[in-house]
Amino acid sequence: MERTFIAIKPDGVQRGLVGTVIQRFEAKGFTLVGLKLIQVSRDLAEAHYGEHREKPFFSGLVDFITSGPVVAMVWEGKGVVAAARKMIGSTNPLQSEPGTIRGDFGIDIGRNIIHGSDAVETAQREISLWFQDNELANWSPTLSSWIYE
Ligand code: DAT
Ligand code: MG
Repeated sequence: MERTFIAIKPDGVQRGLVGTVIQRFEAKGFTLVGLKLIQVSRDLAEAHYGEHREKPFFSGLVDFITSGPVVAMVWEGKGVVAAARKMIGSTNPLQSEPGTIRGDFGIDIGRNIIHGSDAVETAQREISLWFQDNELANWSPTLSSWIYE
């Protein structure tokens, strides 16, 4: 089954949106297989955002993601990578549709609450960067047959 990496950024944690975000993924029917709250190191932040290393906003982005606790999660389900990106909305919250997490709760691009992997291969890379194998649970919710046909 497909998995994606989701992180609630320091602004989302500070604003008390952890429960709301988890609720949306649970209500959709996805399965939580990994969860931890961590203070992100500069090394981890720079590795995670490595694709943006040359961008002008890179150091500010690393400063921001290391500025407070982050809730790191792995969610599992059919098509979860693309579905999570839709649930999250566009990078710029002002351009995100209402009903998306960024569209409902954010304004500025540098305070956009949540990260979600952008492709299946990216998800695999990010999951192994943030989680050890023994931090992920292999389980199947008893409700599965009411979510999948
Ligand atoms: P996303 O988080 O939607 O995958 P991204 O990978 O392009 O977006 O960028 C990673 C993060 O970097 C993004 O969530 C917020 C920040 N960012 C992106 N573009 C930016 C910009 N033009 N100015 C400031 N911050 C930016
Ligand atoms: Mg991205």
